Amino acid sequence: MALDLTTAPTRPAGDSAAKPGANAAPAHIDGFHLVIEALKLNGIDTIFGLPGIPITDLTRMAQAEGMRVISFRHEQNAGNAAAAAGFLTQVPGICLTVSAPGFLNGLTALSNATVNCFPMILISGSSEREIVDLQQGDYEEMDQLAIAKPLCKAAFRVLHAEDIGVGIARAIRSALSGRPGGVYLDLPAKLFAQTMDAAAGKRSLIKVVDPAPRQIPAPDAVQRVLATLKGARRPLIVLGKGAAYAQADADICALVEKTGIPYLPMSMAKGLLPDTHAQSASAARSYVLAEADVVMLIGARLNWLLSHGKGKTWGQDKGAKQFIQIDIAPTEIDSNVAIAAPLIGDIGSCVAALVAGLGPNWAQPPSAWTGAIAERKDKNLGKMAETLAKNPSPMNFHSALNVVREMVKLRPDAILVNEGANTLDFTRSIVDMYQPRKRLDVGTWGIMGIGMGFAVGAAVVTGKPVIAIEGDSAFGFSGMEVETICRYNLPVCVVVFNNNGVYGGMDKNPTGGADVAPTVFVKNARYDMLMQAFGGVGVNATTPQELSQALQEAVASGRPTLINAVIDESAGTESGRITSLNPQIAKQK
Ligand code: ADP
Ligand code: TZD
Repeated sequence: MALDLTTAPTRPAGDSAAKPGANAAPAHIDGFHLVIEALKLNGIDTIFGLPGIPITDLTRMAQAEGMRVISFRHEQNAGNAAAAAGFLTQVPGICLTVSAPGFLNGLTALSNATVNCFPMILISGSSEREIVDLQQGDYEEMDQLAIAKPLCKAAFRVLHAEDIGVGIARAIRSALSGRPGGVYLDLPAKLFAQTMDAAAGKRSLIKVVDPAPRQIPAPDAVQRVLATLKGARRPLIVLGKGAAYAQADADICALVEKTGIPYLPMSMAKGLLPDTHAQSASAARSYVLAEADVVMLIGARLNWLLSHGKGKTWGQDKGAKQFIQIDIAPTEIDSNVAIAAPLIGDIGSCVAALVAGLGPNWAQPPSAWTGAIAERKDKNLGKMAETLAKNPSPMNFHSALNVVREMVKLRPDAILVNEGANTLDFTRSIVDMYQPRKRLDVGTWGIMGIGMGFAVGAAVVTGKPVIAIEGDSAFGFSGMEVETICRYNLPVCVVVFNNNGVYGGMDKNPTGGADVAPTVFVKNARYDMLMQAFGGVGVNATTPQELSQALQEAVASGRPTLINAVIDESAGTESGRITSLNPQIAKQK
C-alpha cells in the first residue's frame, strides 16, 4: 500500500495556521494520524477495540481514514477478535483500548494469544509518565507497560511522535517473526496531540520488510529426521495449530501422502487435511499414541494436551519412543521429553525440505501398522454412527452435533468456533472439518470466553459464515457481543448448547438451602431471546429437525442468529474429558 502523506489531512491541535489551502501540502501531522498511517502502510486495515479517553478520537479518525473500526462491548472480546484475525491471516490483529481497566480487560486476550502463538498487538492509551511515575493519582492511572511485559512476547512505549513509526514497526516484527505472539504498545495520551512536520513524519514511518523471514532448516538436521523416519515401524505424524498457522497446506499434504504415515490433527489443525482422509488416525487416537514408535510433531507442543509426551497415554510400558519435532522455537525442543531429531525452522521450509528429501522410492509404513489402525478406526466409526443415529428426547450432545456435522459437510468453508467442556470435547470428535484454519477453539489454556470475539474476528476478516458452538456457561463470558454481531450484521450463527449450567444442570446444594449449586444456572433459559433483543434471529430448538432447519436458514441467509439448543441437563460429564485434572479426583487416583 502506497503512503501519500501529501494528501493526508492534518489535525494539529490548536494550530490554526497549519490549515492547508486546497492544493497545498499540509505542513504538520499529528500523533493520531501517524499511528493510522503507520498501520495502513503495513497493510493493517482493521482495528478491533472499544473507545474512551484517550483513544476515542483515534477510533473516529481511523474510520475517517478508511480503516474498518469494529467496536465491542468488552475489550477482552475485541482482543480475542484481534487474535483470531492474526491466526487466520498472518497479519497481526490490532486491539485498541483505553487505559488501566480497558487495558487490563484486553490483557487476558493478549496473554492468551501469546500462549497460543497468535500474532496480535494490544494498543492502549495511557496516562502521562510524569504522573504515573510519581503515583499522583491520574484518571485510570496504571504502569501498564510494566504489567504487560511478563504477559506477552514484547512490550514497547512511544513517547514522541517521531518514534511512532519505529514503535509500530517493532510491534509488527515482534508479533510475526519467529514464534508468533502478542505484543503490547503503550501510547500515552499526550502523544496523540503532538505534531511534527508532515514530510519528516512521512520519512519517520517504516514499512516492515519481510516481517516473518523464512527460517531454512539445516541440511544435516533434515537428514537426521529422514533417517529417524526411515527406521520407524510404526510412525505417526501429529499436526498442531502451528502447522495450520504456517499456511503450508500443500507441502504438509504432500508430506503426509508421500510418506503414507498416519496422522493425528490437534483440534485447531483439523481440516488441514480433510478429517475423512484415509490416513487420519483420529478415530484410533489412543491406539496410535500408545503404539507408535516414531512420532513427528509438526507445529504442536508436548504440553498437557498431549500428556507431556509421557505416561500411559504414550504407552510408556511398551518400550522407548522416538520424537521428531518441527518448530520455529529452538527452546521448545526437549521441554518435556527428549527429542531425537529436532528440526528448527519455519514449517513451510522444513516440510518442503523433507518432501524434497523423500526421493522417489520412499517406503510406505508396514501394512501391519496401517492395517491395525484401519481396523480400530472402522470399529470406532461404526460405534459413533450408531450413537449419532439415536434420537433421544431431550436432545443430547450427539444428536445435536450430528446436525452440525451435516451442516459443516455441506458448507466446509464455514468457520467453526467452539468452547465449553462437554460441548467442546464432543464437537471436536464428532464434527469433521474439511479445510484448513476453519476451526477456532479454547486453545492451549482451555480458556472460556473466546467465543464471540473469535466469531466476530473470523467473520470480519474472512467474510465467511461462522458457526459458534457454545456451552451455555462458555457463551456467558462473551454473550453481550451478540449486539456487536447484530450491529455489524455479521454472518454469525451462535448455537448455545443449553444444559442448564456448567457441565450440566443436575448438581444439588448439599445443605438443602435456597441457593442453587455453584454449577447450576436458571433452568430453561431462552438465550435465543438475547439475539432477538438486537434485531437478530432467535430460535428455540428442542429437536434435531428444528436445529437443522434453523442452522441451515442461518447459514444460507447470513443473518445474525442464535439458536437455543435444549440439551439434556444430565448428559454432560464434570469437566468433560479432563476430569482427571480436578484435584479431588486426581488425589483419589
Ligand atoms: P497445538 O495446541 O495445536 O498442539 P501448539 O500451540 O501447542 O499447537 O504448538 C504450536 C507450535 O507451532 C509452537 O511451538 C510454535 O512455536 C510453532 N509454530 C507456530 N508457527 C510456526 C511456523 N510458522 N513455523 C514453525 N513453527 C511454528
Ligand atoms: N474460566 C475460564 C476463563 N476458563 C475456564 N476454562 C473456566 C473458567 C472453567 N471452565 C471450564 O474449563 S469449562 C467451563 C468452565 C467454567 C464451562 C463448562 O460448561 P459449558 O459446557 O456450559 O460451557 P458443557 O458442555 O455444559 O460442559
